[in-house]
Amino acid sequence: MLERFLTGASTYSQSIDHLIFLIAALVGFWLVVAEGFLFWLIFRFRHREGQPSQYITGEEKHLKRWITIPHMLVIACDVLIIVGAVKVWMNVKQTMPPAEQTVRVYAQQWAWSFQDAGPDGMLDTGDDIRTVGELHVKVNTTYHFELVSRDVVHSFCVPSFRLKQDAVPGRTIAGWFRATRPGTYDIQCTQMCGIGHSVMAGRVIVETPEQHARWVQAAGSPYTAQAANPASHTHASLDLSTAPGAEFAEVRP
Ligand SMILES: [Cu+2]
Repeated sequence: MLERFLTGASTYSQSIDHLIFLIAALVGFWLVVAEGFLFWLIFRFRHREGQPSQYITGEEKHLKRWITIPHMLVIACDVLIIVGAVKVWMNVKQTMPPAEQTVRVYAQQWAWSFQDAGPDGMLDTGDDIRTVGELHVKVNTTYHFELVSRDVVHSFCVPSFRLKQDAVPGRTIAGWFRATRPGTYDIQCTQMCGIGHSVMAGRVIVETPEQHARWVQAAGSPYTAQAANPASHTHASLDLSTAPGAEFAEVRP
């Protein structure tokens, strides 16, 4: 439904859209009913010549029902929303499907950088591929990410994946996603993190297995890495000085 306005490109984007739609429908229904009733009351009991106003305490049973019945109905809607929300939360945040690939995401003022596990599938080994501003992933593959912040609180948000996760300094926060559609999608920081917050953008590039294999080969081969940055084997990053946000990125000690 919301796909018409924002592409859904992960396995859980639909369930989040359904939840948002359920909330909008229930809240929208009560908005129309409550406002309609309010305006009807204003019109029905408007000032009339010669008719004195009544003083109503609202203590009588038949008057109290105007409060209690809608109250119960709204609570029933709340329960419906809570059940839906808990189901989606369990699926997206509490359960981690087995990882096929692992990446580390670094947030810092004001850029995103990434550490792909490389061909051996293990982080912090010699074949890791580091990028700034661009995360390359394979379509239909379950990725676990380790999210860390190098300075302040940031939030890793990929709207098309319906993914949002805060990055908290001093903590490594795990999460997952599985992209379903090749393409290029925006990454935004969604926590105010300083003067450059609004330019703290990145891209996630979802590739077919062939495209991804080509990228791994180009970005990860020792020759390419060595040529780009002779220090690349000492756990330093590739030279990505042309990448967006590179001026803010620094090599981790
Ligand atoms: Cu930020």
